[in-house]
Amino acid sequence: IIHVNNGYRIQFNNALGPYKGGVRFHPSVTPDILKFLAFEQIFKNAITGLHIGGAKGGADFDPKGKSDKEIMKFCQAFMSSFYNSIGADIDILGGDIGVGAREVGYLFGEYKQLTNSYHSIITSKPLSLGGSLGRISATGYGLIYFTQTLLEDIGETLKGKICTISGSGNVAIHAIEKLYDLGAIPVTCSDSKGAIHDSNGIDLTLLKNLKLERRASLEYYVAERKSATYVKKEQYEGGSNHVWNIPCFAAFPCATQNELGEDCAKRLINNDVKVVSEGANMPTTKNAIELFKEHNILFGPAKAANAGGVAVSVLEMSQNSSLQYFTEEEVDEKLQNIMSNIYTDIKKTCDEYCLEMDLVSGANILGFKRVANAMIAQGV
Ligand code: NDP
Ligand code: 2IT
Repeated sequence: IIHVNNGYRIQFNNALGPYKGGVRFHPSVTPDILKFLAFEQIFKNAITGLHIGGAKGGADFDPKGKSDKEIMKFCQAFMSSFYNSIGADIDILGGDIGVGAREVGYLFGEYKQLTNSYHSIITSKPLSLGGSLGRISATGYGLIYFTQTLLEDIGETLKGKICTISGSGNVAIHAIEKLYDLGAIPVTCSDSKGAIHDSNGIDLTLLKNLKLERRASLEYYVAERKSATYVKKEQYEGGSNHVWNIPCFAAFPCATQNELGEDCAKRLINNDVKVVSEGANMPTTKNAIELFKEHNILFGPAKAANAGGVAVSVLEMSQNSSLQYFTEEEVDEKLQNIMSNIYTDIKKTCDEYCLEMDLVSGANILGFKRVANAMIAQGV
């Protein structure tokens, strides 16, 4: 049987450095989605203060239910179409939805096979292929570091607070892990089929076992955890993810774009949410962001809040090119510094433009200026 999928790579801007951005494998992938993700990536990467341009790639291939061999074959087909357009100083791929260490390993292996080189053309590699310690957890941890820095600035903390999270993939799992480290209580997660509310706090060992090892649906979570309830997607009230019905201090959308609309925002506001911080890329719709702004809810935009992932990807690139390795503690310390600097730089921009706590505008202005200045400096 021959199976055909469409794959893309959008190289959007390389004023600050080589194109850099993840690869997504999901049936919903279209060129339009990848274009907005690549556009966002330009400014996110600029906000990190590191020298990388912006790109995104992906395919409408659905990895669900496929064997390891089928996944490998698809990764090889994808790389054989793109290897000529990428390079360690040209365009460096990375992970995203449906692309984790397994897929990255196969993509890397095919590049090596085709070019006879061990160039670092992709990040989030398995450790055995030159991956960085702390990369898998970087996006989720970075999201929580950013949010904690933001809260400290207004004399608040996550400690002891109820938090809701959507998603149950790489970003969501590590956000939950870091919330526990800081003494917060994460009580929800979700996947494409439904949502879990566990008032005792999400059982992280069970979640990791289900999602990372068994690659199973969250419906099995309730069978092993009596304190939890499961709501199927078909039963979501008004089509809005059930996790946003749960009263919380902090909400972290960590699944996908446009997952938190106006209706969800109203529920969160009615339940007195204090802060919403985006782990996913553009999960909050424009109208929902407006509502949060109107009600003075603190809001951490994705291009700042989830930039820890791509930042540690750059640490992976630098370790590869120097043939040196950072310890997990070193990576974590650098990640904390990067997230704290991101917040400080955005806040400075907000002050400069009299934007108070409008971090959305602050982040956009900061990223835009860095890219524009680099473009102007290179001549037109
Ligand atoms: P994963 O593939 O590991 O997990 C994705 C999670 O979101 C899964 O729980 C999945 O459910 C759920 N999901 C995906 N699509 C949908 C959908 N259409 N409707 C409902 N649920 C959905 O991806 P990541 O955790 O890596 O990525 C999550 C988000 O974070 C994405 O927006 C990504 O762009 C962003 N991001 C990721 C970074 C990274 O380093 N990985 C860095 C910065 C941002 P199911 O298990 O059923 O498939
Ligand atoms: O959206 C993102 O920043 C990512 N998926 C990570 C990209 C990367 O190159 O590590």
